[in-house]
Amino acid sequence: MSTPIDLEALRARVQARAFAHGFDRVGFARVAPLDREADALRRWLAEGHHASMQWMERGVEVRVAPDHHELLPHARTVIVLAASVLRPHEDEVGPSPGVVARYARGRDYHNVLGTRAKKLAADLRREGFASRATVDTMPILERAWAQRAGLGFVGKNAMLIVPGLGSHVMLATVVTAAELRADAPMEERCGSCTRCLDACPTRAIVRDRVIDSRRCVSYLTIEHEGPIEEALREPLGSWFLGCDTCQDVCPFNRTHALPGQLATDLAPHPRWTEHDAASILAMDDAQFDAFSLGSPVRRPGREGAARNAAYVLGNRGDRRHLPVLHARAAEDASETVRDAARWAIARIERR
Ligand code: B12
Repeated sequence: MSTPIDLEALRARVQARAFAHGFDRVGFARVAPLDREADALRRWLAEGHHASMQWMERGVEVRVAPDHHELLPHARTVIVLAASVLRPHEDEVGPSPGVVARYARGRDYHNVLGTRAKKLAADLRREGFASRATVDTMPILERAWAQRAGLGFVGKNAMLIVPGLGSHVMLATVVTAAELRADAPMEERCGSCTRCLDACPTRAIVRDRVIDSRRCVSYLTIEHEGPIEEALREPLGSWFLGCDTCQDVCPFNRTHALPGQLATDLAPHPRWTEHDAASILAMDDAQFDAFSLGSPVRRPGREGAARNAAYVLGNRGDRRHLPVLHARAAEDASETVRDAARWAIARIERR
């Protein structure tokens, strides 16, 4: 007969390996229905808050129940891993093409966190437990599981806030058949504070923990294809890729511990100081391909990035950018980019 595995010792090994891989926090949640969060997710979808992200409509059952047959039938524990992307003394990067959200300044976090989480899943499989790792790649409500695993709480801005570390953390999960001791879920701590709701430039936080993606700058600059609704272009301000406004004003982000190794691995790439909005606007497909390799800016693609660059130039209002805007308005292959350039020209001329 084989010796039974000491699950407490296995849990300690998982923790130690997670920290060795550079994660700042690790927590364990028991797989059991996420009823309230499932209702919140269904309502969010029913109200159309997922905008054009139709993939969010698929796999709702899996998102709230990782023991669903499409994910891991005998799942017992969700291990949630968090890595801070906040580096001390870093504010806006360089001259930059506009402001780039902190998570997007370095290498793509899916790869950086995913590689490590996959190693942890492989370790657990070697110990005899079916396990799968994911960073956004499988449908799972990462923040809800993170809260249940005691890593932090979901704030009014819908962000997982980790006391002592803040909300500039990225998440990865390992779903495993090993029944590891669960941590206690964390209670919500926002109190009466509404700074995030008040600061959102597009009023996208429609109520406590609910983001209307149709108005969220992060969605608009990264996921949305085609022209952005005119009324929302000025509120974009200087945001070129993603948005951190609802986190920047959060009191939980005022003080934070020094982040670990992964923040270094996600450190800003020189692309953001070597290129400005005008040069990105002028890039052809091949140039953009080389520029965006391994970066989250690949997601909006050349058309989305050039569109965002034109809006930023319009909002910055510097007449020296008129020649590049006129050139793109006349010759860009994309009507979305031509339209964005025309809008920017009109906005600069109006000043
Ligand atoms: C789709 C998506 C988006 C969309 C929609 C955002 C949204 N709020 O849903 C867009 C493109 C707008 C987006 C933007 C951003 N995202 Co995003 N996104 C996701 C993704 C892929 C799915 C999120 C999802 O399921 N949304 C559906 C809603 C309903 O779920 P939820 O936001 O998790 O909300 C939960 C709670 O708020 C709570 N809840 C809400 N209402 C209520 C009501 C009650 C009564 C209760 C009990 C609970 C409750 O329950 C919900 C379900 O758990 C996740 C990765 C993942 N697989 O989870 C990353 C993820 C959430 N994103 C992330 C990040 C970093 C961002 C940005 C900060 C990027 C940026 N700087 O530009 C912004 C932040 C916007 C914001 N304030 O939420 C991180 C968040 C890390 C963290 N610390 O929270 C994640 C976890 C990716 C990762 N692997 O790290 N994102």
